Amino acid sequence: MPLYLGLDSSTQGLTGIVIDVDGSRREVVFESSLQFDAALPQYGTQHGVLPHADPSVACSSPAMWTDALELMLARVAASGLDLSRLAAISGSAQQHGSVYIGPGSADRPPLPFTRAVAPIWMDSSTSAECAEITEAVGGSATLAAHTGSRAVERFTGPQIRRFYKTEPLAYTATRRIHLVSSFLASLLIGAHAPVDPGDGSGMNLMDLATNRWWMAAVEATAPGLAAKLPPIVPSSTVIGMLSPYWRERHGLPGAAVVAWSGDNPCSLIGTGLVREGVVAISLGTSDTIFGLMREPRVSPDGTGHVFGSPTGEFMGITVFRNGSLARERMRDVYGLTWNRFSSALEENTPGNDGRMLLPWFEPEITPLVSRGSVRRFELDASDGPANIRALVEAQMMAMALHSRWMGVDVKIIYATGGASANRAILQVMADVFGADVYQFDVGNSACLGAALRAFEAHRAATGQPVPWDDVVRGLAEPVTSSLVSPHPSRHAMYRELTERYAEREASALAT
Ligand code: ADP
Ligand code: XUL
Repeated sequence: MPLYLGLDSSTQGLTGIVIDVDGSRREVVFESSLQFDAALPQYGTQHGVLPHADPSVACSSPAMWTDALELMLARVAASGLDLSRLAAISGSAQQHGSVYIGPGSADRPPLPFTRAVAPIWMDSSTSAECAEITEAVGGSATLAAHTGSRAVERFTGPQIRRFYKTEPLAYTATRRIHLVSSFLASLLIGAHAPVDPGDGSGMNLMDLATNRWWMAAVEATAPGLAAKLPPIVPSSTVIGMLSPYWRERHGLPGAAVVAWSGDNPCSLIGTGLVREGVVAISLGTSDTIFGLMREPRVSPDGTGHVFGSPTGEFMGITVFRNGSLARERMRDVYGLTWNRFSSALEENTPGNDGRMLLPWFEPEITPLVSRGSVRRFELDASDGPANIRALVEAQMMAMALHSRWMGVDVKIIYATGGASANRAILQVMADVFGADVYQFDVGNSACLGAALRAFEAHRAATGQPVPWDDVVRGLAEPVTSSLVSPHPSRHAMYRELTERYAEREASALAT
């Protein structure tokens, strides 16, 4: 029976998952992850990011991602699986990051870079460029109505504009600008790959209504940009075959390669969210809350985004930068393990007796905070358990507050990402939202979603289409017995506390 490989190039590492599909049965038969810092120390990344003196700058290394792909495909080749059954491969990647390629061969790694580094989603250095693009297209509302988002610092368009302004010669020498997703897909097919609407909508350049580049934004971003952008194809497109390079190097078969997408659109599939009404919260390097949308409803206050969904519809999403790395920092400050972190979290009563913090260790995306600084209210920094409780409560209240624009009455939450293993955190989530929270067997929903997308597209391309409900059945379903239920009285308390949190957030932003 056919095998499908999904790859996920996230901020901190690369994962591969192979699923075996036999009629209605789907099974994960291979799963492997590597962390960039540990597996490829020669690049000197910390949590997958190159150190930089300016906290608003965040770049990573496309050469490191290339090496990671080699390592992962070598593991797949050595897995003992019958790879003659490998039918298709797709991928997921951290969104918004950009890779700059010059003239020359695209048929085998390494590709000729015109910029050694790739700015990634944690970068917030492009406020001036956001303002320039906004003005040139006629304002934030116009830009959001077309592209799904106001101008956003980490989005690819403002990042491209900054590169054009700071390194005009290298910009001119660039022939193709890829997203992380289309870059890695290019390495697999040995030719420049297209982007899909799921990841293309994270650029401030794509018209959501037509899935084409919106020329007003393209022209406002940088001269000559239209010729440097990849084409946009539907997410379910077979974009080529695994190139001879991979066959020669690792003995892999000539499997079909399906367009890659962003990690959040892939997670939508990997958590089975192919219908409106349920939301997922991913507690990964970034914390995100998202759900499928049949019609694009843009966030009026500019905090959320509308992206394309791999199903051909839309998804609403709000993104927080101070996610797992903030929790890790708190854990490390008090010298705890994750188990002790959970016990500390449970030590104080819900609501923390009014002790609160605003969790901005690093610059924040939602709400926009340009310089990291944690603000404490009636909270002593030396009190570990109270600070841990304040952090997790703040993260969940911020998520509840800044997802209201999606217009979903949240009654069920599917939790995914590395920290979704932590049930003490999920209890706070359930209580703040007043929602039932479920976990998944496969923690990396983005990678699973990529494998399922490979399956769906390959079946469609071979004339045996499978409806999305059936694609996700079995694997991308929550574990019923994992339910974390909300306590009604706690939820009532958190509703009030969330209003207090909103006031404190607003007054902090005003100063
Ligand atoms: P990415 O978004 O890069 O794919 P993951 O979804 O793999 O990240 O999540 C990785 C993060 O999960 C780590 O940075 C770590 O902080 C967090 N994590 C792992 N286990 C736990 C746990 N038991 N409790 C809380 N956080 C955890
Ligand atoms: C989404 C975002 C992050 C990255 C990294 O807008 O910035 O979630 O995709 O995971």
